[in-house]
Amino acid sequence: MADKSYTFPEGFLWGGATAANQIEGGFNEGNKGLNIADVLPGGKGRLNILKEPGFNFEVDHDKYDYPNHEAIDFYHRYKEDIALFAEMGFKVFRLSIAWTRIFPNGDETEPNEDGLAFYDRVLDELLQHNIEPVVTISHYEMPVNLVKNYGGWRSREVVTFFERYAQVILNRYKNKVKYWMTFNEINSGLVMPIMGLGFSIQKEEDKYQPTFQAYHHQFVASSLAVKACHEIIPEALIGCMIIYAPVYAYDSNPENVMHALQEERLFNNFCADVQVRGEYPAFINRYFKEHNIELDIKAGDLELIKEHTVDYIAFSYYMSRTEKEAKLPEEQTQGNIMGGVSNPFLKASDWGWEIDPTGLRISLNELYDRYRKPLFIVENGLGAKDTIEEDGSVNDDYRIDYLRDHIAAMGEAIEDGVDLMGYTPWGCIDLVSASTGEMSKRYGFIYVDKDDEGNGTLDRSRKKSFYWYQQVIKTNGKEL
Ligand code: BGP
Repeated sequence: MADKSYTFPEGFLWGGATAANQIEGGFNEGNKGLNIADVLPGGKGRLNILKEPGFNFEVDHDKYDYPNHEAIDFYHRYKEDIALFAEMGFKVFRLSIAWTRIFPNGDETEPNEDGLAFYDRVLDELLQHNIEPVVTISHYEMPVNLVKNYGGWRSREVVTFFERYAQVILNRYKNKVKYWMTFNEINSGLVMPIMGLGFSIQKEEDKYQPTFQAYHHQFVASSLAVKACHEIIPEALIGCMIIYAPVYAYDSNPENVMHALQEERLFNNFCADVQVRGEYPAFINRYFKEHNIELDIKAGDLELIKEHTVDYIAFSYYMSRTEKEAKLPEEQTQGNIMGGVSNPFLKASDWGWEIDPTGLRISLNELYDRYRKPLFIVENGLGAKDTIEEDGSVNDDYRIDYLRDHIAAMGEAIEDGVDLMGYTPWGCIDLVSASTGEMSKRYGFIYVDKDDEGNGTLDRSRKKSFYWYQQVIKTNGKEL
């Protein structure tokens, strides 16, 4: 139990979050086409592929396993899983729609009915259990055809394909989905362009121009989706979705403080500034100049971006980041995806992600001060190895402690005046890790019997945290 009790707003959206590619499996069923996650191998080597130049998006079964192909088989087991979410008391469930179920190659003119019907079944099942769906339109799931034949988001044509896809699903599910978001963790492309921007950099020095041109296309695409959403479902809310990791200066040396500010603005603020304020921020002009970036902006783009801004800001929060202008190699953090130096005040998860609940309170305050829009934490959680006891139970007190501290930080931020809509912890059911492809990096309240080699029954069972979170929701966050 936390020492203090918090008051969360009436109607607070408690739930859990997932992505199609990490849970569904059925990668070639129902006429689905290949997407980026389908060609990413499993194992710790995946992270290097994501961060280093040169990936070719080819499948090589002799060399690798592809854990997303089966994932946790939500494609066939969604009814059982949704019943478990309902038992926990979920008000909302965040899922993504796999673009390649709807447009297998991305560039067709007509959608695939099998794919559309699958999500009808899933959404109906959620609604029958009084769970509101929260849908991510694009979660690291670009069709491989668009990657190989168009160069991913470098291509302007992809904007049209995405707009068509967004319009199809907005129309089809207009009576079923009230909460939407455009691109998952849009700013992740700055460190891992493969998943978010749909291309791999071939040479490090060539990354700037294509990266920011691709971003411009995504901003236009995002505005078109926001416009379509507001027209098709006027009562719905549509948000952007960013990774937020507050950047601390390593010490009070003004050079380090300035460096931390620059990193904070580029990584945390750039994408949100465009999608929330509707314009490129002033600081980016100098960055563009220094990196020889010249955007190809078509007539009407900037007006479109200005006019169709998002209704709320969704974000993932896993860690903070500590920065120093000149860092020695031995000072670098091992795990934090965005880099930085180790913070002597913080412990890290088994995967080296620094655990910082106060950083969540800081993030909520910074975001709300800057944008004055409702905030929605759509990912947070502890990736950890679980042990199954002889009686089949999983006593994941470490996960409960992590979540309790973060929910308490949310409670503090609400007292600070922040407008927070909801909380959907990541991987509410164990799933395939995005960065490593492992099953053993578990986040769930629900255990799934499957290991890193793909063995297991896929049976589901309730962890200790399942009952704890059930109580949190039941008391609207009063009992932590
Ligand atoms: C975010 C992604 C998710 C997810 C999560 C945890 O970056 O939006 O897809 O997987 O992080 O990361 P990981 O799976 O690498 O532990």
